[in-house]
Amino acid sequence: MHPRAGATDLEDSLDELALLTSTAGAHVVGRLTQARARLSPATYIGSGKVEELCRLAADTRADMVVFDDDLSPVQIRNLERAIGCKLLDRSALILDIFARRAQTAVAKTQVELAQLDYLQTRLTRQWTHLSRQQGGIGTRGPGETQIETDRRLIGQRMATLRKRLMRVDRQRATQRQSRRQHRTVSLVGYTNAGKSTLLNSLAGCNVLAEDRLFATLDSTTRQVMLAPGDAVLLSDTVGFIRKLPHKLIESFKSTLDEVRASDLLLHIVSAVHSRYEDHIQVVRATLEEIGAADKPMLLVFNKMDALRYPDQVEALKAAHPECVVISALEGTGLGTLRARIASALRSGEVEGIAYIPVSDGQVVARIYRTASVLAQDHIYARGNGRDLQMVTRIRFRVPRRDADALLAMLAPYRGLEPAVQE
Ligand SMILES: Nc1nc2c(ncn2[C@@H]2O[C@H](COP(=O)(O)OP(=O)(O)OP(=O)(O)O)[C@@H](O)[C@H]2O)c(=O)[nH]1
Ligand SMILES: [Mg+2]
Repeated sequence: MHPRAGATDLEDSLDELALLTSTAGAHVVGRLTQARARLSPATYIGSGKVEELCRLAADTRADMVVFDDDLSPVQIRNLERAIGCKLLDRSALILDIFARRAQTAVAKTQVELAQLDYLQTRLTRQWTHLSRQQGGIGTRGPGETQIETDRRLIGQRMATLRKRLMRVDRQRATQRQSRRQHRTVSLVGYTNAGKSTLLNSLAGCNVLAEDRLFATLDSTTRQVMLAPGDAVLLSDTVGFIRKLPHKLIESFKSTLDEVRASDLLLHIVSAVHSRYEDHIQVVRATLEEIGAADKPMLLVFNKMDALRYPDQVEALKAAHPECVVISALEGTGLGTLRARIASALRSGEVEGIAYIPVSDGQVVARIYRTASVLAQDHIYARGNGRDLQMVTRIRFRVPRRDADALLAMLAPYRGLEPAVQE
């Protein structure tokens, strides 16, 4: 059911809804659309359409109706009453899929939080609706007390879940801190674009990848070699979709922190999908929503093995000159991808050399914590008003964002230089 969209978008949008519905384990038996400028506050669709929907549901013996848009609690109740079967809106459907697919403790906690949030807003509105119906003083019925109890219980449970997630955030922040000397790259993209398949191909691992929406709900990090001796950490994460419920994005903060903290994003796009340009826009908008839009990003078109016409690769490159075209499944283009990742990371980094007196070992340790160390040895140096002294010579590479802090820390040693010029 999708009452508002241009005719061209309509079928694609319903195709996606059908895919979501079957991912949730249901079988699609019919479709209905309505072009309508004004939506009905009571039933969303017009009254004639409600009758048509009742007939279709009866004829196909449907036991559930799914709407492609989000409905108000009142609309859901009215429609359920009229049709006589269960009704889900798009957010509820996506939440259901996430709940089914959640494997890790963190993903489960995040999904439950989003579900309770969804439920809570429904309860609140139902409650105001009830109180308006009954009106007046002294009409607080048992139903209302029950709802208040429910709301309190939901609130308590949500507080517990939030606390649990805050602990996860702290743990993950510590983990990231300990990995700081590694550069980190995150895979982002529309669901089913091939992110997990690419992680598997690049890292030689076996993360779950399937032809299903939202196969991945939590982040997984693996080491990937860009060249001998040049390793990065690559993280796979939850895919995005059109109209992803805002609350769900908020609940997935712990998982999406990985994306925000990375040095580079690989935006994976399925080049065989007819709406891939829309997918690119949805991913960009979602990245903006999670505060990761300003990250350096590489656009990667995937599934080139499944393109039907050879000139499609040229067309992609003409439309997106900076893109890389690959097949994660067959391993095509991965050499180029590795090289492009390496150069994108280098352009976001500064290289430097420092001479640290051997007595200041803690400074060397701090360089190791923030920068990647390329080489280290011991030589004699002079300067800073002192005679020859033994120093640690250290050549490092540091992300541009950390460079200022590191250079400030090294300022006292700037006067030192090698005693013997090589
Ligand atoms: N033909 C072809 N299929 C691919 C390629 N890469 C991935 N696929 C298929 O696309 C489907 C989705 O792949 P995944 O790697 O699970 O996609 P994902 O982006 O991780 O999806 P979510 O975790 O759901 O967001 C699977 O059936 C893969 O086999 C490719 O290069 N070519
Ligand atoms: Mg995946």
